[in-house]
Amino acid sequence: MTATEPLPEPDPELDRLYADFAAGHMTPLWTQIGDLMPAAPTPRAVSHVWRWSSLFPLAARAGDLVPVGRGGERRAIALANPGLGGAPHVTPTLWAAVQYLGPKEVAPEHRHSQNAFRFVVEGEGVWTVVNGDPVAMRRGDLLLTPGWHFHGHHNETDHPMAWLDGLDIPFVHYTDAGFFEFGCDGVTDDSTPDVSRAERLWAHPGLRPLVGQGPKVNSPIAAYRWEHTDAALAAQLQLEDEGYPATTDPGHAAVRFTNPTTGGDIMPTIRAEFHRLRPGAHTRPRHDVGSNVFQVFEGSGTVHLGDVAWSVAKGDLIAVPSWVRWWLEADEPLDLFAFSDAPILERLHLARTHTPEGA
Ligand code: 1HN
Repeated sequence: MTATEPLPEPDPELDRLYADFAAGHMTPLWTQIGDLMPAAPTPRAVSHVWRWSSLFPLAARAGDLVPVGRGGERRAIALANPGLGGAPHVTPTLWAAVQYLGPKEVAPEHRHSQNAFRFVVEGEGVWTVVNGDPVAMRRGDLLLTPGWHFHGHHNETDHPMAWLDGLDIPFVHYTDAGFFEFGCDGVTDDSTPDVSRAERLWAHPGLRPLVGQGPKVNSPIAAYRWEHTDAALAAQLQLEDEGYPATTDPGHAAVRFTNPTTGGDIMPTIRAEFHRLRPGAHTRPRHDVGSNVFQVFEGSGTVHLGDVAWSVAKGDLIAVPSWVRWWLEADEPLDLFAFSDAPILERLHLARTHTPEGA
């Protein structure tokens, strides 16, 4: 290793040099290298938990006070990571919001470059219409709205419904890559089928239609239904009971939502998974490059983020910044929806995971 060169002693010439840099919109590297290239990620985003018990009543109040329609487009309340200076970003790359749609309300169609999904923690009765295909939204379902697909939502019932929206808005913002366009002022198809056309064509286990060959950038499955997710997780735990290797850690069942045309992630920028822990089970501590967001779907437990243990319950949302040590512990059976920016990091060869206890 070479000896460290000390920074120059303060002197008026040097002050003038730095002032001239600033005036010319330049900055010297040697005063900043440590901030620009820390030995390991030092995220500005912080670990944080938002409680469903506060989020939902606030969304309901917005429902009473704020109309939904053209202009504002969506009654969505974004989670603003306390480390990100008030930006409506749950992490540097991801957006997470609670969206609330009252009885008989319609959120008008539009499309944008940003990829989006909805995850439903409770309720039903809203259809999201994606490129003209009405997709029912029910508890436990994951619904996709890939970039540049027209989409609008309509509530057919006499009760409100709320759900989680996840998008890659911050990433698209930093890269100045976003385009946006209005669609029709309502929804193009207000019918209410149980099953979307996309699912009828694509959502049969292990079977892909011979029409539409070739890999697709986005999963063509508009809705991943709870009955399938639940059955897959239950089967892993049953197989474990029967002595077959089926779980990643003891008592920890996990699935990733995938694009059936590639076997890869559902959309180019967002990974989505579902995790189930038996009571008393825990995951191994780990650090990941990139950011994770969790929503408790059912049950309760503890999320360890760095040195802090957060008790979490149904609906709570959890932000895990890059490289923060994290692990989960279940009190009751714990069901957790998870999403991340892992496809971006992996595609760019920046992904790293570290499990301090080995294994
Ligand atoms: C959007 O289009 C939706 O379609 C949700 O439901 C949240 C946040 C920012 C910009 C567009 C939706 C959004 C959004």
